Amino acid sequence: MSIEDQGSLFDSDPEVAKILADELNRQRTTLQLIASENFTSPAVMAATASVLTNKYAEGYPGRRYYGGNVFADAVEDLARERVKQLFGAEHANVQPHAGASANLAVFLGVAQAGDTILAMRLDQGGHLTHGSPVSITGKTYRFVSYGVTPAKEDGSGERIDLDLVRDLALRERPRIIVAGTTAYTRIIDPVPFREIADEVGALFMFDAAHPAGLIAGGEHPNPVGVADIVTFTTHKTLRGPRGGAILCNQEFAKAIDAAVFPGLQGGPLEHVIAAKAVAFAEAMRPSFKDYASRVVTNAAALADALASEGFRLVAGGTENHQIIVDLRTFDADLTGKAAQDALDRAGITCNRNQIPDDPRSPFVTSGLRLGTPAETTANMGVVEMATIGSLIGRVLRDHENERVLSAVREEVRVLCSTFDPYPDAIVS
Ligand code: DSN
Repeated sequence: MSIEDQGSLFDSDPEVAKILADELNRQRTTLQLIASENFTSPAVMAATASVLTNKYAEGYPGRRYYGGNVFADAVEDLARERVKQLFGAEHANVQPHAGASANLAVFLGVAQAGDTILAMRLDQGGHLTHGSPVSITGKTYRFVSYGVTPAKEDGSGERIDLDLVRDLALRERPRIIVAGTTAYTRIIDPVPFREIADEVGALFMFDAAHPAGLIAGGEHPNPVGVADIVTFTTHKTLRGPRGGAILCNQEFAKAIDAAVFPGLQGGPLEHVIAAKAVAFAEAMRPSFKDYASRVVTNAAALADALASEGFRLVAGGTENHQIIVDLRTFDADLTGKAAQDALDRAGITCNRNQIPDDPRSPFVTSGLRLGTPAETTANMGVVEMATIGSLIGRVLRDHENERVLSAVREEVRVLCSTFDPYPDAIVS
């Protein structure tokens, strides 16, 4: 390796270094309100950027197909033990590269192609990997979908329709019942799903991708021990590196491990697994409990602010880290896509999202999804949430007026300067 190749990233590849510096600047100077994103700690990033990126470790600790894995074993064992302790699980697999691969591994491990699986439909708040026809899950298994109850004036509708879940379960006798959502703002109680699964002899899988950090922090009920298998991502409310994990009872351990490797994946990303271990330890600290509670309080404050700006909130508000806004009553012509673009130009990053029974396509949508995990990490509180709600109202009332967008962007920059997630960041 030449001396130049061992220099800093900036010396070795200024082009990539500049892109990374620009991205850091974007994250520090604009509002990050994507409900599935967060700001990891420098410790998590350091582990992700470690020498373990060099190591092949196909297999599991103590049973690898390559030599030299003493430290890969140590770090993967540590990650597994920590996550088992965090959630009270019997068995953990920390190798899934993402939530999508964790979900697919469960289906591969405990179902046969063509088996029936009952899950929530994408346009009702479910996930692509819960059987969307464009996902390999929907192409391989026979999915039957449930959704939410109709919207009600008083906000008590748009809840998971458990009567429908039970009716469909009794009629279809699925192999697996999946609970878990990607765009849903209420607490999901795993117990009624367990009861339905027991009634029809189905396995029960809980996809905790979104609430994992709220569960770890004690804000939401823990599905571990209620569900047979729990999947989650490590990078959303849990604030770890990008990735997935699976927790299960001992009974399913062998099938799940074999499905992840060699069933679905090759070499595990041990540098990311090291970062998962760091994140699991962070989530066990008392300060994480406080963080999870602030995420929920901030989401409620942002929901209140948006409601007072005249937006209709799906399910009448929030009990978790996200808010789904139905734009149609605010401005019948304003699509989620146009709203997302205007907010982006004003320095407010969020994503368009379908609302239940959305007449528009997933690419256009009639809604927005907003979340508080990242800006809560940056220490924003309810006062800032009220400000953000009013900035969003200003932008969307006048979304084609570039002067308004520039003025808001400057206010966002000033706000973000006091809530910098990485005040000591150095890009080399
Ligand atoms: N992309 C994730 C989310 O934003 O919720 C789901 O895959």
